[in-house]
Amino acid sequence: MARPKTIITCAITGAIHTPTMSDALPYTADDIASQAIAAAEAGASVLHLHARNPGDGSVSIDPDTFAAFLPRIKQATNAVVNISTGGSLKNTIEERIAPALRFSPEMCSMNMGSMNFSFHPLAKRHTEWKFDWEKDYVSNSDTYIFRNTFADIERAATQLAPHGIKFEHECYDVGHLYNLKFCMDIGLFKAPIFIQFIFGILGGIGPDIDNLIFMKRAADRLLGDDYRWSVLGAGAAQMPFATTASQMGGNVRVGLEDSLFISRAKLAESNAQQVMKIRRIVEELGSEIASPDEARELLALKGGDRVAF
Ligand code: KMH
Ligand code: ZN
Repeated sequence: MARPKTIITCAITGAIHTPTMSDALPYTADDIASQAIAAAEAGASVLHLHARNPGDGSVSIDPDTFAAFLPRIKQATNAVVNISTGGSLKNTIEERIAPALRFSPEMCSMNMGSMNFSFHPLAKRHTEWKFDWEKDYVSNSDTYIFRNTFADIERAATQLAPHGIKFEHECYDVGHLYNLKFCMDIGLFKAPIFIQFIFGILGGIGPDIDNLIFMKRAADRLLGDDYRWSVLGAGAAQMPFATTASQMGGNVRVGLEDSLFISRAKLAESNAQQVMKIRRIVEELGSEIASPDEARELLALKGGDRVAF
């Protein structure tokens, strides 16, 4: 059987890394837009987007900060826009879904369980901070709980349902797959669903390839074959996990949100550089990458003409 084409998602900027950690991390609307457009030109068919305050690079869930770059990305690319509902670790679920409610994108993230979600070890490796909030935000992440209760998931799913948005179900551990199955059984999500298997977040399942096989088998057992899947390895696991996933018939996610590096101890120059690297690997290993319209078909998306930006 022919291998399905590989969808490359690029996550442009996120809530873990701070401006001090890499000059390449975009946080102004101009830089987010231009890096997103370049990532799409390099082969990313899905753009997973967070917003940041342009003044100090801190995470923003204010829909107006998304408004500063979404139309530009739409005008310049055919890529699928996927808006994060992750927020920063301090936002309520209502705040977190506000951008997706306003802009009605083709996709948005849906985090499938509450967990520790910590990046405090990064604070030990950095001594120079550009903005006041950065050091405390990173070092205090060992006190945070990333809250995604069943009630939160249900509230988000119910409010977003009229928009026909396909969720990127972010699963950081095997229990999250069982949460997802439960939510499907009570009718919150309809097949085909799209799962992002996540490895290497402190608080979630570790970045061992055995765990990828284990998560995939659990998903097969719980969900049959009516789901699409992708893999995100955090930090140093990014390229090895994406490569393995593509060889297993899965899709891949790269981007500076999840790793600032292009190779061991070498910072990436841009999101597009990571997309070009995984694209080269996928193609050299004999697979093809999906165009945005092919991704739309594979994921049963509503279409780029049905968004509100
Ligand atoms: N950076 C990922 C590990 C979201 O946007 O909803 C988490 C994430 C969450 O992408
Ligand atoms: Zn994200």
